[in-house]
Amino acid sequence: MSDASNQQIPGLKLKKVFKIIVLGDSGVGKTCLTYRFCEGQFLDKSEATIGVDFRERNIKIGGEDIKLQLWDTAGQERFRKSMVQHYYRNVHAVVIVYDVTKPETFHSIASWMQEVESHGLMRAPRVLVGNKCDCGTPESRLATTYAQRLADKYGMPLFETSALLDSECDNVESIFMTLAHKLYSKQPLRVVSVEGEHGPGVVNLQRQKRATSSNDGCLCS
Ligand SMILES: Nc1nc2c(ncn2[C@@H]2O[C@H](COP(=O)(O)OP(=O)(O)OP(=O)(O)O)[C@@H](O)[C@H]2O)c(=O)[nH]1
Ligand SMILES: [Mg+2]
Repeated sequence: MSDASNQQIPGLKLKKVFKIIVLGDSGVGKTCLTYRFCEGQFLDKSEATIGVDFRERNIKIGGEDIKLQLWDTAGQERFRKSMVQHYYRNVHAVVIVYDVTKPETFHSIASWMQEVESHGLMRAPRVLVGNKCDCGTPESRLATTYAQRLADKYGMPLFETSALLDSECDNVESIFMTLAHKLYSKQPLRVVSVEGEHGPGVVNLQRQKRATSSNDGCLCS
């Protein structure tokens, strides 16, 4: 099999695509965080996600165009149902979100990690995100040191953010850019978007030769 990233097809441009799945309890702010990253503003009227919402943003790393696909999943069990298997197909990286003002959403992280593990993604780049830092008082918010301990246990970086505050948008940016850089440094990549003269079109997901887990598109081998 030849390396897709080296293929030259006249009139077509190959672009790397990274698929990032966003998980966490309902109401923690997954939709607002992904919207902030992709649209550059706070989503005023966010409603509970049903199934999955799909957002994307083009970025550049090392002068190369990369497409980040964010899969914003429903936190409510009744809106996830049997579709979960489908969301995890070809996922490259994982974001787990909790609400710093709701300890119960932090305590759910263990079960989100179990789900991640059951889909063979424990070696994929993952980050933990404590959202809604603008809410409550420092005393009422979950302590950073406490969250950091859990993040260390799972071997993932911790980000504390607010999707609401414009002044915090750099932190939101850092979540996804950190993952993008980690994925970019993992070569070779065979996941490409083909963009021709008629604009963005086919997303061609090619199986990786070196994939070792049950997850077809995992780049963590
Ligand atoms: N104050 C504050 N509110 C936020 C923030 N992020 C989200 N919210 C609010 O929290 C509520 C839930 O946000 P969503 O982004 O819809 O939550 P979600 O995790 O996508 O929820 P599901 O789709 O049900 O899983 C909404 O009322 C948002 O306006 C934040 O950073 N600060
Ligand atoms: Mg949502």
